[in-house]
Amino acid sequence: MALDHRKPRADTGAVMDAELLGVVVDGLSAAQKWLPPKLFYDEIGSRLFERICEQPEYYIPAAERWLLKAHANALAQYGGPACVLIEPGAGSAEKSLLLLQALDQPLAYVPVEISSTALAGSVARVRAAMPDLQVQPLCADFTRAFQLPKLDWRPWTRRIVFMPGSTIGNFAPHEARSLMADWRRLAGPRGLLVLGVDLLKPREVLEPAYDDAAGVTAAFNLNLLARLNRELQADFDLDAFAHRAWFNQAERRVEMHLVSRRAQQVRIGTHSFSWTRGETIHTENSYKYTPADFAVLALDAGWFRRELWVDPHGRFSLQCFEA
Ligand code: AVJ
Repeated sequence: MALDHRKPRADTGAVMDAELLGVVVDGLSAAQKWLPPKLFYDEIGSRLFERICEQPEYYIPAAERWLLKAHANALAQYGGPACVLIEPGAGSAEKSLLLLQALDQPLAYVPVEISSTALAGSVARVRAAMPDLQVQPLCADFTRAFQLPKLDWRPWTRRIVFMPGSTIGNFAPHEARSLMADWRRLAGPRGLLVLGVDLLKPREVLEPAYDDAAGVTAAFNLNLLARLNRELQADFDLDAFAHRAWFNQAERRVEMHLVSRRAQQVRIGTHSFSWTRGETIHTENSYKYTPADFAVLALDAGWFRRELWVDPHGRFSLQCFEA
């Protein structure tokens, strides 16, 4: 699909109403009801996610900031001069700035983001900090094929695909592998892949990270239903669902669910869905990896790992791969 990459769209994001309804009806019709986590990121959801990143239990942002500060110069060495940084799921682009400012005269920055408000914010942030850098935003769902904007390429221009924050963890391992294979083609023969990958660790650390004491993650999860009320005129009673997060040891993932507190029916347009008491909507998976397992997954997608950096608490990793 060819997308307009010149400016962010003015609507509420790349997930359109008709498409949103289709995705929701699909998910809520399944035996285990589910909704895809990309639906979290409307304007309110993107703001709530920023607040999750400030919660003490959610260790990822601090660990990653530490890793990027410690290793940005090493990554810049890999990138060389005048490379292009492509960031699928850019969000607010706070972490990209740490990398961009270390790179040697980067040619362009291409944030790809489903939320038009988050995208506009990331563009403004990078332009303010680096006025001479070409910023070419793409408002798109990065899980779909997208085309790179026309840039002033040289034959030797190196492309770096950058996905910090453990966004890759939202995908099942086979999906992560196929995304990494897509990026291998996107990045080309001298391409680089830089990923933030969350590490397998005890549930005592994992579960509070996805159920913070201040209740921000709960609000983030429940905002999904509020969004369906706003955009699809659904009639979810937000008090009738509760946020739950637990570590699924066998699948090596943290799962987030919305649990129905009672038997109930909900209307979405002409559709109607029912819940028994305790029945859930599965809203997110966040996969955790050992360093060895992730190296194999990346290798299957055509990427050779060159660097594995782990934060001082051993919780989170920054990994650099070459095509
Ligand atoms: C944005 C997918 C990396 O899985 O840790 C945070 C999303 N959900 N708290 C994650 C999230 C609940 C986050 N990612």
